[in-house]
Formats: sequence, C-alpha cells, structure tokens
Amino acid sequence: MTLRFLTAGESHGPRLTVIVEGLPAGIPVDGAALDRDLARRQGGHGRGARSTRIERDHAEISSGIHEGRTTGAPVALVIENRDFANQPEERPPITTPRPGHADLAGRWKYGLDDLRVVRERASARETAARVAAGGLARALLREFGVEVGSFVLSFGILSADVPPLDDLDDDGLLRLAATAEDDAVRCPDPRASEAMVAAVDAARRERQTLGGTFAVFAAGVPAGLGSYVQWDRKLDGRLAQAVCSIHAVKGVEIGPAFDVAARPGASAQDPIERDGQELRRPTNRAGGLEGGVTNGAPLVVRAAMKPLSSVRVAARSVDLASGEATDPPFVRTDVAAVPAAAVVGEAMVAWVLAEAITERFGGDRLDLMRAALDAAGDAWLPRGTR
Ligand code: EPS
Repeated sequence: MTLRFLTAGESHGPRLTVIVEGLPAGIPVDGAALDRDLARRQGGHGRGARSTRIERDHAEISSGIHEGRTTGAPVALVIENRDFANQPEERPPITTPRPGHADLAGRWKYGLDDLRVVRERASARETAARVAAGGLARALLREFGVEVGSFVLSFGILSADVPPLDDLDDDGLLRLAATAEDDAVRCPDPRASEAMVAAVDAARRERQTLGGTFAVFAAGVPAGLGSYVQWDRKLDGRLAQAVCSIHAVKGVEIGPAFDVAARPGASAQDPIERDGQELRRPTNRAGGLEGGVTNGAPLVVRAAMKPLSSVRVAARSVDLASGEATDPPFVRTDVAAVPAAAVVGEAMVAWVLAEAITERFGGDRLDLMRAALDAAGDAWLPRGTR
C-alpha cells in the first residue's frame, strides 16, 4: 500500500476529518484549489438548503505541509459542519428505517436501535472529506500532467447529446468538461441541461428525487499504470470499487462497456496503428485500460447513481419499535445530487490514479518520481505520452 486516506465525522456532528498518508514530499498544495473543489461538490441544481445555504465547506490543513509543499508526513484536513450549530440538544430516536438507506443495515450490523446514529455516518456528507483528499491526489497528478474532469450524462430519462466518448481524445473530453463546468447541472449539452433543470423542479414539486449518470475521465495519463498480474492490482477493478463506493452509485462502467458487449469482437477493440515513430489508437473503446493497465488513451469511467432514497411521498416501511407498518419520517434532503456525485467521482478517480502513479514511480519524493517517469521510456509509447 502506498497511499491511503481515512475519513471520520458525522453528518450533523461538529466536523469531518480526513487523514491522508503516503503522499510524496514536494507536492505544491494550494488550499484555495481544495476549497474550489469543495464548492463544486456543493453545487448543482437540485441540492437542498443545507448544501446551498448553510454549509460553506473549507478544508483546514493542520499538518503535513511546509511552505506550501507536502513533507511526506500525514496531511490532516478538517471541514466544519456549520449545521452542527443548528442541532437541537435532544433529538428523538428514529425507529423506522428508510428504504434504500443504510438504516436497517446499521441496526443489523452494529445493533443500533436509534437509526439516526446510522444515518449520521452513512450520510453522503462524508464525500466532502473525500473531495478534500482527492484534491491532494489531484495536486500530485498535476505534476505529471494528468487532469481529471467530469460531466453529467443523464438525469432521470433525459440524456445529454454528446459525441460518443470513445471517439474523443484528451482535448475533446477536456472541452466537454469545460462546457459543463458552469452549467447548472454540470451537463455539457445546454438543451438537455435546460430540460434537466425543469425535471428537477418537477421532481421537487412532486416530492420526488432523481438519479442519473455521469462520466469521469483522466487526460494525460501515462501508459503502464496498474497491472494485469493479480486481481487486486488491476486498475479497472480498483477504479470500479472506488467509484461504486460513492453514496447512491450502483453501477460503474469502463469505457462504453455495456455497448461494446453487444458488438462483434472486431468492432469492440481499438486498432493499434503506427504513426511515424509512435503508436496511435484511433478509438478508445477500452476506456483507457487494457489488461487492467493504462494504455495512454484517456481513462473514461461512467457511473449510475440511483435517485436519492429520501423521498417525501409514501415510502413504506415498518416501525421497529412498535412492529407497525408505517412511512419513515421525512428528513430534509436534496432532490438530486448527480452533479455533486460527478465531482466526488473525480476525487475517487484522482485518488486511484495517484496511488497507481506512486506505485509505479516511487512514493517518497516528487523529484525522484519525475526522474523515474523520464526513465520509463519505451520505443513504442502511445502518441503524446513520450
Ligand atoms: C444527506 C442529506 C442532506 C444532504 C447531505 C447528505 O443533509 P441534511 O439531511 O442535513 O439536509 O444535504 O449532503 C450534504 C450536507 C453535503 O454536504 O453533501 C444524506 O442523508 O446523505
């Protein structure tokens, strides 16, 4: 294990804490850049009052950075929960589990009768801490020319009209992400975005929630990260785990995997072509990974997020205190958080790539990692990765 992070904190507790360990020394860290990512995660049409009006996430760095650079020591980051100040002293126990949430699982697993205790830790508020950790991973990746971005592809039944992602190179993907950056739902197709905003408003009126899909990509990825030799070293599997661990994400796809599954083999691969002294791949159906190893093409991961489980319409359940059938109490929530999940997806993909880069090039010192990257030449590197 080269890199690791651990988060702690409850959704309505005083603060979230994350400790990041294993970062090489020498990475320039810009606190304002971490906060920009935290703000990106808070946004997106469909977020509720807490995210948009109460919280103003800021990562307080309390260790591991000296004169703006990592030292090799653990980096501790703290994010205040401003909503903590609004919590009443006494909060009645919750005994009716909400379907789709971790409530019932928490009772079974930890014997917690007050399901509020489960909710507090299982809440997606925790993803703020992940984005802070991901910001450090991103700072490392930037030193290697790797950029991670994202955009929303669908909201409910509405889909963005974008070119097939397997036809796009780094620049094409970066352009889509730039278009999505200022969009209300982080969608690169303005027409679809308008309809998505209206769909969120309609869902809010109908007391419903919406899910959707998003893409996360990495541009400028060096070839040769990951491994094909063992299941837990394969980068596709590690990316799938990382992205699927995001709250409400139930599916992950590398490249156009589900579409490719329906094609005959010859049109499901990316031919290897010679281009002068370099190799090029005219398509990216593999999503940037062959054999669990990066192949120099952009890394493209898509994820499906289920609609948030806190709906305000009848959601049948059982009160575990009385045994009676009932609806769970409604708790304030977002209508949709697909744009936020996309930003969390960036953090998770950045994290896995930072791990893979430190594994390949050594994880103690940035200068030695750079030298190792320069030494890792090959007569037949993919185009643009020399
Ligand atoms: C969440 C429920 C909502 C979200 C929260 C995650 O919080 P509350 O119940 O306090 O309104 O706003 O997300 C965040 C606060 C955040 O920063 O992402 C849940 O149950 O997961």
